[in-house]
Amino acid sequence: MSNKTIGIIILILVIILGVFALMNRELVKDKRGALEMAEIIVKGDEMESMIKFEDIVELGEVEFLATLDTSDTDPQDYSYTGIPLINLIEEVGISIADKRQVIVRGIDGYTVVFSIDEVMDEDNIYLAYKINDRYLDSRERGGSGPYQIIVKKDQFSQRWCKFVVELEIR
Ligand SMILES: Nc1nc2c(c(=O)[nH]1)N[C@H]1C(S)=C(S)[C@@H](COP(=O)(O)O)O[C@H]1N2
Ligand SMILES: [Mo]
Repeated sequence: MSNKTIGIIILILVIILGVFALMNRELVKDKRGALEMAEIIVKGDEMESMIKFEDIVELGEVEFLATLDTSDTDPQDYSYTGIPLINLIEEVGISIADKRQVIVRGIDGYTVVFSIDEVMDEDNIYLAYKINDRYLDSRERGGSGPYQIIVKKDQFSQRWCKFVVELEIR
């Protein structure tokens, strides 16, 4: 091979690398933007609050293991990062003493209901935003986030509400 050919090959490789680096930068930017905009609506006591990602991460972040078991996969352990759901309810100042349940809704309309007793158990129901140290992808990107409810003590995962957008305490 002539020096010229080698030069051209190297040049092409450098250009390809550059394009990939640029694409990747766009993706990372996108992702951060998406998370910053990922708010959750919390309803109760005749009021409505919008909670931002930057506030959620300040509410007692923990990393924990939970077993995902769906109808078409075998049980598998994952490490999740999130906050106990009760912390979010306390943060918005809705009293739970006179309430009976917490209703969680996903962007696809999927709805799950928890009793107040279940929610008060601090090591059961979490609002997660990372799986195995990576942010949960949105539904459009094939993920289960940006937020997902994880119920450690549920044997099956039907109540692990994906794409959480709204909570209602009543
Ligand atoms: N928003 C939303 N959450 C959901 C569902 C859904 O369809 N929509 N399916 C549930 C069921 S039946 C299971 S088993 C778990 C895991 O679903 P996966 O198979 O998509 O991982 O998510 C649960 N949470
Ligand atoms: Mo399921």
